[in-house]
Order: sequence, then structure tokens, then C-alpha cells
Amino acid sequence: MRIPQSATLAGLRRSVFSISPVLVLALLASFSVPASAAKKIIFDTDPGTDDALALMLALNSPELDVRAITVVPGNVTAAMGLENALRMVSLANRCDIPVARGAQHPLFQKLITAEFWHGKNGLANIELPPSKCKVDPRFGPDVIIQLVHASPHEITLVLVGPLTNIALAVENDPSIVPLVKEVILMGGSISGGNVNAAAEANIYNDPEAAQIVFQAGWPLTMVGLEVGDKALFTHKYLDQLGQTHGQINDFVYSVLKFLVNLSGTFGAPGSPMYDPSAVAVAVDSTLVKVQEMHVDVETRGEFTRGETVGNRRGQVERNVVHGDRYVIEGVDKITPNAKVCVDVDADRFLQLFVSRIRGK
Ligand SMILES: [Ca+2]
Repeated sequence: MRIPQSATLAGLRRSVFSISPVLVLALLASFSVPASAAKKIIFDTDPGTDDALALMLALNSPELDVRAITVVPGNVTAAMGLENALRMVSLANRCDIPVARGAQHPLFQKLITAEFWHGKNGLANIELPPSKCKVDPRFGPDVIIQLVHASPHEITLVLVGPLTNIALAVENDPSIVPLVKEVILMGGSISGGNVNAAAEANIYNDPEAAQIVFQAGWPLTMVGLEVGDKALFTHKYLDQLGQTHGQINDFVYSVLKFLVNLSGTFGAPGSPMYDPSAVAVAVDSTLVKVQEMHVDVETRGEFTRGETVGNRRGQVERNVVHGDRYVIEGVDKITPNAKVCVDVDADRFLQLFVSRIRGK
């Protein structure tokens, strides 16, 4: 159907001038940050103290439009993580966002939970009110598959837990891979681990799933320990958050107070902002410096299971059998599969975090 442009404009003028000027101003203000410009994200999480910080940053950043939250076991069990996710979206008054349960355990290994670091309820022992929001009945990986097909080339996956749900989604429907806009994950390290000498916790919790996600062939940004360990939330930032109040502000302040104090018992000046770093990169990729490389996840090493092995040189020697030995005949280029974050403007990231949470 074609409508003459002049008639449409006249109709618009009439309808605009028949409503109050205040409403017009409000409409214009809401159009200044059009919802369509916000990045559609699916947030996969094992909540988790730093997951809580990451989620609150995502929900309070106009650059992001959180379309679904999928829960994976990791820091806590699947059931506890689901409860925590529901209570947090309720606190943020965002029952409109689907929250779905996902995998109940890693693909092949036993679950390792981390109440030691996150408090016995996973949320710094802070008891949030029971959730007003209901769990989405669908399986988390199915939610991912459905949303990616519904908005092809528009969904960014922001992943801050073990990668079990994403591996299941890719295995169940590989056709989503070219339809995902971008994958930004918190996990891995190219300079030693935090659970042991080699491995970072999210990858260590499901190395086989991580290898599937890294090799899937989509644009992937790895926000690993090189970022989180440099972005320490110290008393300076905690004091800034303590000066303002609001339901979210006060909750985030309490979580961070727990984390900053916990870091203090280990002699650290602040708490590493692991999961929020992936959200921050989704908000503003100029916060980090990246280096493209091919990353594999070690799944068999005696000391290195769960290590993200990044090839910094972009090449491997070509060894060819000559009788009873191999001879190096040349060097083969390898194709990068990840942008690995190797540095961060930590102060700008932490200021961004504080500014988004203050008074909320
Ligand atoms: Ca997490």
C-alpha cells in the first residue's frame, strides 16, 4: 500500500499537535537514544558475585538491550544460579526479560562450585527479596537458538560463565553460527591461570564446551585475565559508590564491599572485575587493546587442562616425515579465531562502571 507522502506528513503534524507539548518533548527525548540502536545481547551467566556486577552493568547501559538471560552452572549449582538470576532481574524491575535454565552440569566433567569466593548463596551472602519474575519454561540453549534466528546478524552473545550452554546451542543447531553478530566472553588467559598455573575458572569448568565455542567460526572476543586482573575495584571506587543510593546501587555496593574485603584478606588492593569486563567491552570496545590470534583450549594436558593456548605469532612450523625423523620444511600461517584482549584502560572501565550504577 502506498500513502502519498504529503498526506502522511500532514497526518503526523495533526496528530503531533493534538497532543500535549510535554508529551512531544518526552517522545523526542526517548528518540534521542533509539532502542533499535542498542546492541541486542543474550547474557549467559553462572551468578555469581561478579556475574551480579556484570548483569547490573548490562541492565543499566543504554548501549545494550538484554533480550534474554540464560543460566549455566559454575560458580554455583544450576538451581541456585537460576534463583539468583530471577531475584536480580526482579530487583531491577525487569521481569520482561526471559530468564531460562540451561545445562545442569558441564559436558563431560563434574561441576566445581565456588561458594568459597562468592559466598554460600553465590551473592556475597546478601539475601535479596524473593523474585516477582517467573522462569521462562524453555531450555536456555533453545532460547539462544530461537532468538538468533529471530534476529539474524543482530545478536551479540555476552558470556560470563562456563560455556556449556553455548556449546549445546551450537551442537544442536550449527546454523546459528553465521547468524550471530559477535561473541564476547569472559574467560581464558594467555599469561597463566587463576584456578591453577594454567587455567582460568570459566574455561576450566568446561574445557570441551570452550573448545567448541572457540572453534565454531564466529567473530569472538576473549576478555580474559589480562583484563580483569588489571581492573581492580579498590576502596577508592567503593567509596564513590557508597556516596549514592538506590536499590541497585546499594546491592552492587554490598557485593563489592564483600569482594574488596575478600581480596584484602589475600593482600590484594582490590577485587578483579572479571565478568563486568565482558559487558564493558560490549558497551565500548575502545576500553581494551586486542591482538588477533588462534586460540585452542587444552582438554588433555596433565597440568594444562582448561588452558587457552593462544598462538601469538600466527604461524606454525611445517614438519614433514623424512625416514625416521621429521624435517621442518617451512612455516604455515594460521588463521586467527579470536580477538584476545591484551590490555585495558582500567580507570576508564571502572569509572564507566561506577557512573552506570550510581543512584540506580
Ligand atoms: Ca561468571
